[in-house]
Amino acid sequence: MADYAIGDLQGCFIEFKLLLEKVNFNPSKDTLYLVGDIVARGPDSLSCLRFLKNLGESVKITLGNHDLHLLATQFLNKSPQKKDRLDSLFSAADFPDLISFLREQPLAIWLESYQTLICHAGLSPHWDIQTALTQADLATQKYQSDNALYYFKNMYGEGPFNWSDKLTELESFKYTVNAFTRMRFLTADNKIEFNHKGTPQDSPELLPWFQHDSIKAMKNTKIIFGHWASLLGKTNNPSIIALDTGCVWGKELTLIDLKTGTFTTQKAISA
Ligand SMILES: [Mn+2]
Repeated sequence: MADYAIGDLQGCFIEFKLLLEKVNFNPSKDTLYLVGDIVARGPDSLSCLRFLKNLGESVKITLGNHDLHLLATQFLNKSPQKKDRLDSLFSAADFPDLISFLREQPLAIWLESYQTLICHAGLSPHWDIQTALTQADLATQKYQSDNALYYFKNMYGEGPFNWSDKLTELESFKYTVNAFTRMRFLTADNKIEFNHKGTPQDSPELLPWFQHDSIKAMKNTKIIFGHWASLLGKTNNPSIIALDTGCVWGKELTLIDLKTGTFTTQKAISA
């Protein structure tokens, strides 16, 4: 009855399978949480998606920016970019089923028994957990609705950079998607900053979202996220758990056992 969370797969299927073998993952009794970015850039996004879909109820996923980009690409009837290495996925016979499966997944998961939020990029410093879950749910309903095409079409374009109760429905959707799937740094006035991907030391003028006072004040809450490979798992805060350790960039894939807090890793071999 173990609960595991695992970092960004990005098509690293071989490492994913090896990591599950290391912890003897048993889908009939264990649960596996994924922080998103299942697909893109790595060698075998198709196998990752198929494998997860077949695991059924034992798998829970929060979507990442690459997963949403895949959905938008499919909805807008576009071809994937070469660098995303998604051609075999797009030409697979079960592509429509895999897209439907991905679209069923939310932006955030709250685990009450662990007092833990799981999401791809992070928690907006403007939100407490309840507000974050409400906003995640509203945004998820939009990309799952009959009006999804409108939202996928208008998902890009970076603003709004800051949260306000006065945002329109579309602006609120965009801010929510950006906070949960693309955020790394904040500016001094709490705007999401999109241009920097390096370490906190590389950009001392910017604040990593998890170092914001309102996040640090959440003493009994854990946040598990991925997305920020250059952190290599380092947040200097045991409640803020960064699981993207850059497998697709030749580093490693990381898993945490939620009950014991034990980390297990698998070195990149296929990317
Ligand atoms: Mn990402």
